[in-house]
Amino acid sequence: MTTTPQAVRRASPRTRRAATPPDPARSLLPDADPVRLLAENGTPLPVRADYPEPPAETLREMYRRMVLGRRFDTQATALTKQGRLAVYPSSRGQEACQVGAVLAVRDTDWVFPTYRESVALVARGIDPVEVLTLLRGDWHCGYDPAEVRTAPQCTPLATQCVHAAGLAHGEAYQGRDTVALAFIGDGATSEGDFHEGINFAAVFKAPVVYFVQNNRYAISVPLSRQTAAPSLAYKGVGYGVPSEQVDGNDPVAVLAVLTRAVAHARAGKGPFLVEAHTYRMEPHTNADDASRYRDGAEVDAWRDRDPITRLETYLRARGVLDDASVAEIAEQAETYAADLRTRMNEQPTVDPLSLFDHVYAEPTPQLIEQREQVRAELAAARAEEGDA
Ligand SMILES: Cc1ncc(C[n+]2csc(CCOP(=O)(O)OP(=O)(O)O)c2C)c(N)n1
Ligand SMILES: [Mg+2]
Repeated sequence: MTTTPQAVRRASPRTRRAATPPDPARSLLPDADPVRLLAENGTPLPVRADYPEPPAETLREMYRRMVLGRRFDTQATALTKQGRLAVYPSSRGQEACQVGAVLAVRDTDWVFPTYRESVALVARGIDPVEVLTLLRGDWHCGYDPAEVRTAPQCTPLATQCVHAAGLAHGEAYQGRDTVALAFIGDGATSEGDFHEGINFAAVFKAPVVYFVQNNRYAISVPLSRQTAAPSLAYKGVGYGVPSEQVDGNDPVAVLAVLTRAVAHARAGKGPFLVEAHTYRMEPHTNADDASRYRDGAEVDAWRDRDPITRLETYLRARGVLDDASVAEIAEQAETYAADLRTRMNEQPTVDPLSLFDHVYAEPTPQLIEQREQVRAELAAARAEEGDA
């Protein structure tokens, strides 16, 4: 049998290597491990060219907002115990994610938060009383979403993922370079809306950053019962979306990774998914008893990975923070909490009929009927009180 030149070429190991197509999954998720720039004890890890460290001044401001955010969070939890708040889902332990995300976007970008993102919203500069209005049960949303470019906090899981895709697509369609940043929890990535939103964004190259805070629980359901995927970042890969994992308790890495993800979306390259590995330190909300489904040793292990301590250690070592500046920031946080306490103790007067305002631009017949029903019930109750 004679050997043809083609057969020789096929057999050549050099040619075989050259013919191997690049693995597209690897280009979408280049690293199997989360990006980390600070070790758990706050010492810097080797510099990475792909993730340059944010400027020292930005990191100092990040630290300040994380401290204020934690103090806000503690105050909000206390307000539930005093009956001033109906419910509060704490973000304790997730401050690097919440503050890093809002620092990575511009004021003109849009943020789509879940119920868990109160700390992100106060870090974005929204009045803390307005942030808590929904959770106090007074109104649909305490702030004007259009003014602060922040959607109302979303309780139905993952619905914000489709809203973000739609807004980002619309903005790009009109020639603006707005980016939409959608927060989402680990559990909510099992919801259809997450998949529909990210698929739409990928196909239409909508500038959305999907930021998954994997805090290891969906109420009592641990991650191991939520997914068999090695990482939630693979959910981005499945839709052709570049993805990255990050240590969610490393503030420097979170900011660096999100900054790059936002730049990718703004450059017209389509969506990006970031999965942050973090931990929900508190129960799901004040109404939950986490000791029924997780043990204290696990929580203690994560307490040692506190993101605020980690950043403080690093910034002190770099000379960006010292005793005086740390004390000054702590004092600012106390003033902030005292003001929140005072204003939350004032009883708001809310007209129950205003519940029906702003639901639709034009109220539907059903809404008008319901409004009339409430009005009649209130009038009857007042008449009864008058008779008594
Ligand atoms: C569509 C929908 N299904 C179920 C719920 C009930 N629910 C509220 S929070 C939650 C867990 C969500 O977990 P995760 O997405 O991990 O976010 P986390 O609370 O940990 O921030 C569930 C199931 C809901 N709010 N909406
Ligand atoms: Mg979760």
